[in-house]
Amino acid sequence: MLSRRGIITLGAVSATGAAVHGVGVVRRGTAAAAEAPSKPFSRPLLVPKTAVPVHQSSTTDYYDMAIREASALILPGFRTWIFGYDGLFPGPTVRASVGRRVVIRQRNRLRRNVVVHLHGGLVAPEYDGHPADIIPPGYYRDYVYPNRQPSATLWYHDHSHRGEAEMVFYGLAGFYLLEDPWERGLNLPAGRYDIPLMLRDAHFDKRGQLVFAMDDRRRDTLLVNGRPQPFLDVYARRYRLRLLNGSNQRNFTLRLSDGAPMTVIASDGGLLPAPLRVAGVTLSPAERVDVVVDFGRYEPGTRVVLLNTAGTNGVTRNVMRFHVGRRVSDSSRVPDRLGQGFDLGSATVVRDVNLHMDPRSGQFFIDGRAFDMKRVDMKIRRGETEIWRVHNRDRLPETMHNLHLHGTHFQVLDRNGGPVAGHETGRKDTVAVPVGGHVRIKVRYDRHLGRYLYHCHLLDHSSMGMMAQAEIVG
Ligand SMILES: [Cu+2]
Repeated sequence: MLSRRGIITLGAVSATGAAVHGVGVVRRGTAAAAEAPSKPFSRPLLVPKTAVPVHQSSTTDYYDMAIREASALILPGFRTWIFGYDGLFPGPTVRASVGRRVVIRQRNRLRRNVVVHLHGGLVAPEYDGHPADIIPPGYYRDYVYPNRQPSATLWYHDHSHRGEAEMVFYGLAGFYLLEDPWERGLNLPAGRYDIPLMLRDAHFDKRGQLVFAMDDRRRDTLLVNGRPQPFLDVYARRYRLRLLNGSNQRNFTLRLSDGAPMTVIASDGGLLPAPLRVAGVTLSPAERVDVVVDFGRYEPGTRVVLLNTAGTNGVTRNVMRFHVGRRVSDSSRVPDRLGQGFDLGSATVVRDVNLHMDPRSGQFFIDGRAFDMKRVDMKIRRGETEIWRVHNRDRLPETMHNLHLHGTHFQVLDRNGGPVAGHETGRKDTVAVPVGGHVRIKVRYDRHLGRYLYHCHLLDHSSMGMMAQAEIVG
């Protein structure tokens, strides 16, 4: 078991933090059981609004966002206080193009420091959202994203020092879809048939307010794009679904309720070389896959549930439901060849990275040390390929970890000596490290010199110290 003491201590801190959110406005149903907030599949999915540039030059799209408190309509009958980019839960979707620069001015209108990280983005260290690079209340910071990397489903989220778990939990996360004009030629489902789905869990109190506590077993309300267990009306045709696990700790194992295959076309860092038909896919926190689902195989009127088979009850097993409507013409396809292969070549250095937590103190460590932003934990030569053996030294079932690298993409070689899931063979930035097990990854930093974080993306763990930094040297 995780240390009860650790949990309770953090819970107490959070209760204080949560007080910042004030008292939610309860419009009706004060006696409603917050744990079963609404009838499943009773409300439509919302697609996050697309951010609109405030200015466009020949090379660059400029955005201006305010990070602020707001209320969101998440549970029926309640207004829930959240932290949101532009006050939205999730934040607005940034649509970027490969080769075209994006600059986002992030204005901090909260009463605490924030930091913004573009997850999966290959950006210079000064724009990467290092926890030392804060935006104090009342200030802004311009983040420059060059978008010189393959098209991919990325996301941006808070990375404030020891605060990312709480800040992301309260809503500081949004999609950043990097698109490539070249990709349009593949004729994958696009436009209104290309839908980002941010999956996460949450815990609400009886007044419909988000309550942050580290004990994930209480986070048993599943949200998709900020709504509990929504439904989506689809036509009987192909759709591209961009699946992101935005939870702090929960794994999702996703499959369709009738067992029909899904076609995986992309992982964290972009398109796979070839599509993969799978019955299901497991995502640890922060991982993404893009899948194509052919609803054209169903009779109009069919209802198909996106199931989380890792869930233990009806509340955590039912993610959302698709309501299949009429047949429409569909010229999209999934070609046999998609993106570039990804191979980092032969390695010159082998390292071990050890993840573990101390059940007595509730502290989390990498290689025996909790995060210290003044300390460089490893030096890596730019352009050199390394193999990292990443070990999860914990053995209790609650202590799953994963590893996320800033500043590069990596190749996953094996897990516990055996093969990994098909989608994990593409460009990755986050990989699951099973309890008591290990993964081997091939790593190369090709871009900038400077410091990049690596950490467990179970954000409760990274916030409690399971984070370190590498310095890339010439
Ligand atoms: Cu962890």
